[in-house]
Amino acid sequence: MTRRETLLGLLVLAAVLGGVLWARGRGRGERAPAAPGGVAGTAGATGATGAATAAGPEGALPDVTLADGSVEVGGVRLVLSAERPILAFSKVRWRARAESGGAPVALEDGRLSFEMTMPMGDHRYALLPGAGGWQEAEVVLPMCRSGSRTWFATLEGKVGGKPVSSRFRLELSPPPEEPAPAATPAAR
Ligand SMILES: [Cu+2]
Repeated sequence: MTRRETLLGLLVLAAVLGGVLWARGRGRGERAPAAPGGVAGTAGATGATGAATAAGPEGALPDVTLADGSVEVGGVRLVLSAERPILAFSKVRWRARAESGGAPVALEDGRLSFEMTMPMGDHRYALLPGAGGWQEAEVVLPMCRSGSRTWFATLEGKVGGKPVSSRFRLELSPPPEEPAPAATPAAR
């Protein structure tokens, strides 16, 4: 073996080793974000619970999927209502109002936002005055590809200049399916 051949052999070996290390490093790099991503999402949502921590864990939040929900905060009752079913990918009208002693009181700077435990984009809406002391927003929520349907709604605003907020939960309904091809009893 000449020196030249030996040198060439070493270079090839170095290239192969380099390739292996690169591939391993790359594999690690690709895998790494997946796991912490989910954990971070959960932690973020828990941290964002804010005022609702008083109401207990997220499972204890008022569920507005089938009926209006309300939360008592600082002597004010915050009520949240939605057009039902709460369909994904459809314009759904949400209504909110603040009550004191059963009568509506002004909810200033009313805002409604939606999130899941994972990042699902920005879903913040300003509430606009509606009838009967209600404030409204037309909301379109996407269906999560994970199959999870649980969303959290945060209602915020001010009553008498004092900030109020509360959290609710909801199960989003999948969009109506395309009409399935009629079951064909004759097909055998
Ligand atoms: Cu999702």
